[in-house]
Amino acid sequence: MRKALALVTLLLTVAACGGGTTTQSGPIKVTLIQGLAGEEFYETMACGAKAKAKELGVQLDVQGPQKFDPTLQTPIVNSVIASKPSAILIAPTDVKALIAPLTQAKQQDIKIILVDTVVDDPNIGLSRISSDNVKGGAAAAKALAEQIGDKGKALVISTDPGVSSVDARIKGFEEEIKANHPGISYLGVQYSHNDVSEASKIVNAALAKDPDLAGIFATNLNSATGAGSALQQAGKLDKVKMVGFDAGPAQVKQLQDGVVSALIAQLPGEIGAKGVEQAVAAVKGQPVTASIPTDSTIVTKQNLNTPEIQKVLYKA
Ligand code: T6T
Repeated sequence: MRKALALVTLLLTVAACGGGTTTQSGPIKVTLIQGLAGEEFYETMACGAKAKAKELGVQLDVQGPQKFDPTLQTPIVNSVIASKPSAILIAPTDVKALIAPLTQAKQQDIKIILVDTVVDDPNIGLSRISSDNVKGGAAAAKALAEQIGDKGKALVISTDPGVSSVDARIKGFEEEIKANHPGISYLGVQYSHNDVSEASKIVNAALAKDPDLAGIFATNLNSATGAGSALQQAGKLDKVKMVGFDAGPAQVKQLQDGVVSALIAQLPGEIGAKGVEQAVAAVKGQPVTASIPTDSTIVTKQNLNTPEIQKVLYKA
């Protein structure tokens, strides 16, 4: 009898909302799927998301693969779909590989919000929240050019092709060098698979091939950590200047130690918080914002200890 009553109430509710509109009963369940579990950028993002979830009274679960790898992230997406959350916030680790599992999620009416990275399907992601990575890449190019006196050989170290964030940083870097720094000889990009020791190996090989290497742009946290420690161990800090994206504790230490000249700090906490806000709005049938750019800031040894910069450093 009770069951029958509940069913009638549910039917009435759905009918009152009109057509296909559904009403949310019970708590809103949101799952954040990181690009890489335990890494400071994504952990800082999770902190921001958790704080916002608490404020809005929604359940938040955080999951992520042990490696930055779409073949490891895909089964996580599949198991999250099976747990039937109201919304998924995800940082896809590949622009193509994640389209199929996210399409599955969409077909189950799970609201999808893309945080930090995107996929190559404009129909996926009710909201896309990230830094302006092209602009960040251009800022890195300007900072590196200044460090190396606008001349000499420059190399980029990235994760893998097909990662939207770092690909955009490379684009911004290359455009800026091509347009405004004719004295810089650009050596192209090498990929570390987001692995610290791979990034170190790339730098060692690059130094062997081009002993007159002048500058390195490392497009993310692990690339910068590995590249920086290789430069340090090779005793090349006075010869090769480096600019890195991200501002985790290891990068800040490298800045203090003179291993890296400048960092581009993103706002992962804000990306996570805004992601939860958008997810909740989507679940409630409220308007969402298709694209939300978040700021990034250049961190140098000179401004490191200012209160504004201390606020943007990632959590350990
Ligand atoms: O740079 C961030 C993130 O924006 C990028 O998409 C992947 O790498 C990081 O997580 C840092 O390692």
